[in-house]
Amino acid sequence: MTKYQTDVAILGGGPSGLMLSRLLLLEGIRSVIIERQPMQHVLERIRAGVLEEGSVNLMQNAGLGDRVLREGQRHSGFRITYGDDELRIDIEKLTGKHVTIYGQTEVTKDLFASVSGNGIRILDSVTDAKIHNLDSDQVKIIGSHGNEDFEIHPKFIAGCDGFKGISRQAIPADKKNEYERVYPFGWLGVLSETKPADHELIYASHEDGFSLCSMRNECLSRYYVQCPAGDSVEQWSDDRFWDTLKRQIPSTIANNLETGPSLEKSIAPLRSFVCEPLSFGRLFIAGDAGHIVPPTGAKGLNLAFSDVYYLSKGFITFFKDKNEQLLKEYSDRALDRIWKSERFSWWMTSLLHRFDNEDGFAERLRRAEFKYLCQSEDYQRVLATNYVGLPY
Ligand code: RFL
Ligand code: PHB
Repeated sequence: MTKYQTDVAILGGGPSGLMLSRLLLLEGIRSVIIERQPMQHVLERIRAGVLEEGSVNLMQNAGLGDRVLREGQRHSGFRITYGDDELRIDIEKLTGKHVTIYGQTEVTKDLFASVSGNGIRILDSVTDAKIHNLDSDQVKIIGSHGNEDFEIHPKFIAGCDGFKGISRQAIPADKKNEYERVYPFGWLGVLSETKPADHELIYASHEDGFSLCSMRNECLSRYYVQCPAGDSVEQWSDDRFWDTLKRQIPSTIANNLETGPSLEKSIAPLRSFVCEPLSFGRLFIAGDAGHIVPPTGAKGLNLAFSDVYYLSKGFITFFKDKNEQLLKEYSDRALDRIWKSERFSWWMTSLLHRFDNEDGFAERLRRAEFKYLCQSEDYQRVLATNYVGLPY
C-alpha cells in the first residue's frame, strides 16, 4: 500500500484535471492526478477543435501560450448554410474577437508535458478508485495502480473525471439536482488527411440532417454528420459517410470536396446536462463531470477551462490566504456561466439539426429563424458573442 499526502487530489487526467494541476503547480500547491485510462489514450482522444479567446488566454497564463499561438489557426468568422443558402457570421467585425482552431489532442499534450516532468504525480490506468469520508476532514481516495493499492489523503478533491466518472456520483442524491435533455441523434465524426472544405468552419443545416466541416490544419480535416442515436460506426463505411456529407452541404462546396480514407471515425451522442450544485463537502466538480453540452456551440472544453479558472482561484486563496470564500462561491459562479452556454448550445443544436417526427411547423420556425438571422445584424451579434465565449 502506497500512501500519498497532497493538497488537492484530482480525479481525471483530461483537460480539466491537467489544467487545474498546472495552475496550482504555478502557485506551489501540490496535487496528485488519478486517471482511469492509460495516459496515452487520453492524449490521443479526438474531440474539441475550437478554443475561445479566454481559453487561449488561460493557456498563456499557465505558461503554455507559445505553441497554440504559433500553430493554432485564428478564425475571424464561420459560415452557416441552410440548404443552398448561406450566411457568414463575421465574428471579428461583430465582437472584435476571434476563435482559435487547435485540437484538444494538442491542448492535452501541452498540459501533460507541463505537469508530468514537474513533480506532479500522475497515477494512470487506475482501477477501482473510490472516494471515502467526503463530508469530513478525513477525506481520502483509495484505488489500485499497477499491482499496488494506494491511498491518497488530500485536503480537497477536484472531480474532473468526465461525465461517466465517480465524483458526481459521490454526492448524495438528496444533496444535488440533475437537469438533462438527451437528443435523439448523435454526431458521426471523421478525421481525414485531406484539404479542408474551406478556410473557415461550415455549419450546414439540411432537410436530411446537420453536417459540420471543420479542420485541424491545412491538410487535416474534421467532418461530422448527424446520425440516429443508436447507430454504430460499423454501419458507416467511408463511402456512406462522404455521400451523406456531400448531400447535406451546399453543392458549390460538395463539388470541390476532397475525400480520402478516414484516420479516425467515432460517434458521440448529444446531451445537455447540468448537476447542481458543483460541490459537496471537500469535493468540487469541474468540466464534463458536472455538465455536458451538445458540441454544436463548441463550448465543452471552453466551459471546462472556465470552471477550472474559478476553482483554481478558490484553491489558491484558500492555501495562500486561508480564505474559503471563493471556494464557497465556486459552484454559483461556475453555474452562472454554464447555464448561459447550455442555453446557447441547445439553441444552436435546435436551429441546425432535424428531430424525429417533426411537423411542418417546426421546419418553418427554423427557416424563419435562419432568415431572421440573415437579416438582423443584432441577432448575428448575439450569436457571435456567445460563440466567441462570454467573459470570465
Ligand atoms: P474528459 O475529457 O472527459 O476527461 C475526464 C477524464 O477522467 C477520466 N476518468 C476517471 N479517472 C479516474 N477515475 C475514474 N473513475 C474516472 N472516470 C473517468 C477519463 O478517463 C478522462 O480522461 O473531461 P474534461 O477534462 O472535463 O474535458 C471536457 C472536454 O473533453 C469536452 O467538454 C470537450 O471535448 C467537448 N467538445 C468540444 N468542446 C469545445 O470546447 N469545443 C469543441 O469544438 C468541442 N468539440 C467536443 C467536441 C466533444 C465531442 N465529443 C466526442 C463528445 C466534439 C466532440 C465530437
Ligand atoms: C471540431 O473541429 O471538432 C469541432 C468544431 C466545432 C464544433 C464542434 C467540433 O462546434
